[in-house]
Amino acid sequence: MDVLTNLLFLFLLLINYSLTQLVHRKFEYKYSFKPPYLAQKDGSVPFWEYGGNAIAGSENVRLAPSLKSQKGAIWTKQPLNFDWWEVDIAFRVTGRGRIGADGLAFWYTQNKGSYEGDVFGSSDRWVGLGVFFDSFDNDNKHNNPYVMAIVNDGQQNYDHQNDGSTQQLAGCLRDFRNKPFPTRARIEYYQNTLTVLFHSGMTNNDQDYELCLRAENVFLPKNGHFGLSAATGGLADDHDVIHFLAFSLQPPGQVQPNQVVGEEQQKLQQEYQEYQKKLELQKAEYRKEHPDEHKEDVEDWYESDNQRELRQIFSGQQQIYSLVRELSAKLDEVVGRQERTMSLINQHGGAVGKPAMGGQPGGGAAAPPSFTTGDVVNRHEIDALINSHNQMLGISNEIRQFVLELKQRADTIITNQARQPTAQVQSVGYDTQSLISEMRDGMNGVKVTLAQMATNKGGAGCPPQTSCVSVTAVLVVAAVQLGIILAYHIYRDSKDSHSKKFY
Ligand SMILES: [Ca+2]
Ligand SMILES: [Ca+2]
Repeated sequence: MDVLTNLLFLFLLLINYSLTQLVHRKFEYKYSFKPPYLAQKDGSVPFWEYGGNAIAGSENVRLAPSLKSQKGAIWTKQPLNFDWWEVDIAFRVTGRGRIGADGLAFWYTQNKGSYEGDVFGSSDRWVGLGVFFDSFDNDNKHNNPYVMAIVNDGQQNYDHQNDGSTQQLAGCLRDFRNKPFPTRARIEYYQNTLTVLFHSGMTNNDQDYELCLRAENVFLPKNGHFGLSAATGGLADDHDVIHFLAFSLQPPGQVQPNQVVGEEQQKLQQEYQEYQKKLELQKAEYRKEHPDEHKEDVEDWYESDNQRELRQIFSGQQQIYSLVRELSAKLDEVVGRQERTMSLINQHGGAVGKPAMGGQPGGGAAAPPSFTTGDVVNRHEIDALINSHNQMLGISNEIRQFVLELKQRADTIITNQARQPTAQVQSVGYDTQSLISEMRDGMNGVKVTLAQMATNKGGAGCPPQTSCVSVTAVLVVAAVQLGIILAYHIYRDSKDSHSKKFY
């Protein structure tokens, strides 16, 4: 009987575990947008409404362009029909300024907000959640760009003076401007816990999300609207949202029965097919209107030397990044080992100390039995430590070599780029000029010698043994020499330019 009850208990535990683990996650296309064909031909985004200075294209939604004092927002048409959710936002905040303004906001609020409001382009005194990506440091505490969440009950005005720091639920300091890949935020609201994960945009790896904030006991209104907004001020960035993907989260056991799912699936499939037809029609129309477009596509297959080298540098940097990550993991391991060794040494010291003082080893000495011959074990541990240190040194040397190589390559690219537009023309011009001045000098030299010879001739005349060369002969020889030099230079230049062409 005991065995049976144990088994039953285990079974119940397993069921309980699986129930707490399996959250039903479903993509909600009516609350999402993504490229390609993000906006339709008439500029509308299906299931969404946008306004203010926002513009929707086929690849992204530009909430606010990089012009002064712009505001724009996009909101879902329908209120949500699920309680718990997760959204993934890919966005780019780019600008030529060292600092930018003002930032971008994600909203989940009871009602749709304004399209030209005072808080990052949307309404103040909102009811619900705002997650802000604040580029501009209004309170001058050098703590921007900053990501933060604020829950408002509709009674508070956003604290612009302090960058909302007095009202925030939680936040994190993260730079999201001018990144090589789109920056991303994953915001989850599940069973009154709000979690914001952030992806720095330094890689395009889907696994590189980091925790920005987590808050429990967050109560948001039901059936609210999703929204995104952005604003610029005196300084201006482009604020582009590339995709907004929404998922509903349902606790296990609350998933609708299969029949309903089947009906819904059929309906969705029908809708999908209709969309597909519409899309094909639009594509065909587009091809008819733009027959030349295809040629440009072919051009996209090629890349210039500089593009290729930049790409290589970038992949090199990614390698460095992963190496550094590996290194830091190894370092952690080493630190852990060191701490363990230290504690072992301490333990052993205590264990050795006690018998020496008291003469009685028994009692409650905590040292493990295998470490009673402490010296050997300690040395072994220290050897391991030294080995891993050496390994680490090796790896860091490798990285250093790699970085140096990379730097050299980057330098060559920069010098190449600096010279490229005018280099060839200039070098030829310079050579010819120097050649001409060389020739002029040579001619002057010849003239001076001739003059000297003439004066000498008047006085002493030619020595009897040596046959004197006539002036014309000297000139002819000099001209032939110059001709050969000139021909050689022209030949060399043409060879150079040929080799440059094939480089
Ligand atoms: Ca601010
Ligand atoms: Ca600030």
